[in-house]
Amino acid sequence: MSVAQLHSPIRPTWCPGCGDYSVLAAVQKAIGMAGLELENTVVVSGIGCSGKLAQYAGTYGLHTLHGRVLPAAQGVKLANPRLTVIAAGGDGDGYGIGMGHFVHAMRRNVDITYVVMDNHIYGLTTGQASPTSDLGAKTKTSPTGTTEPPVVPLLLALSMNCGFVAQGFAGDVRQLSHLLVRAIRHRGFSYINVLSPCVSFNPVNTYEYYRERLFRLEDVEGYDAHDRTRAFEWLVDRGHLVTGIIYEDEERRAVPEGAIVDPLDDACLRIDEGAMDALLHSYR
Ligand SMILES: Cc1ncc(C[n+]2csc(CCOP(=O)(O)OP(=O)(O)O)c2C)c(N)n1
Ligand code: SF4
Repeated sequence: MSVAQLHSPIRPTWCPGCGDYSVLAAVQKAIGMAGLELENTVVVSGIGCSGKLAQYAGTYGLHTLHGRVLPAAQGVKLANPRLTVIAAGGDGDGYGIGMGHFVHAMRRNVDITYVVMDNHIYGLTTGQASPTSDLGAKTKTSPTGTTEPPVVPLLLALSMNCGFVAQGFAGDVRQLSHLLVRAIRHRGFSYINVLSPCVSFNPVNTYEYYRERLFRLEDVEGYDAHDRTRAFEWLVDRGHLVTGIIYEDEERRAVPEGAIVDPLDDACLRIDEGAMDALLHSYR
């Protein structure tokens, strides 16, 4: 499938310059590069500016509740393992209200890709502090600066032994689309945190801010993404301001893979209309 085939009739309402445009472009590019079939590709998203991605991607999609993107996305995959499932949401969605699901999704290792558009702020609700807001960030809910240190989701993911951990930047669509292809191909739960500037409500973590600080792990000679201890060290040393594949463990056993019987095998897909009518009638 090519990017040109991915067309949504819904036009994005994101602010001009929002990093989420680049994430959308990278997701669509990656779907084409990975050779996915339109009928087998689903984007599931949470609530937030980022949560609108499912509407704009031009694939099949599901726009879920705030913080509930991962249970819904895992459910889609388990119901029909033939689908490629990409889950997307914001830092508030995934690391605040949805944090419990994030942790358990990494344990469970269902074969989906999770993309977090991390702008360190609640964008849709116009500028409250989020779990990744920098310490001291001045926001609508912290006019004199936040007092809690931010969660560091990449370190959390490493500590959960997540099988694929990466970070991208909305200012580098090319790198991000390649990371997404690798994540999609990874068998198991793959996770990419994308630094995606909110140009309306976060005046600090801008494109320039990241361009001055980020460095690419691809450029580090000898960086071994299979060495989890070194990955921890790199992240801590560099204040988490790295992009690229931070860690990958191809050996972790993905779900579903043999142990789970395909619940929607072809026989099951044939719905008994009589039984369905009776079931619906019972709810009246
Ligand atoms: C259960 C519930 N609580 C709160 C909200 C209000 N709400 C909508 S989006 C959002 C946070 C958005 O921030 P983030 O997830 O970081 O996404 P962004 O808009 O920045 O992309 C909140 C608190 C909601 N829709 N549902
Ligand atoms: S408010 Fe921020 S996150 Fe939302 S669309 Fe505008 S720039 Fe993007």
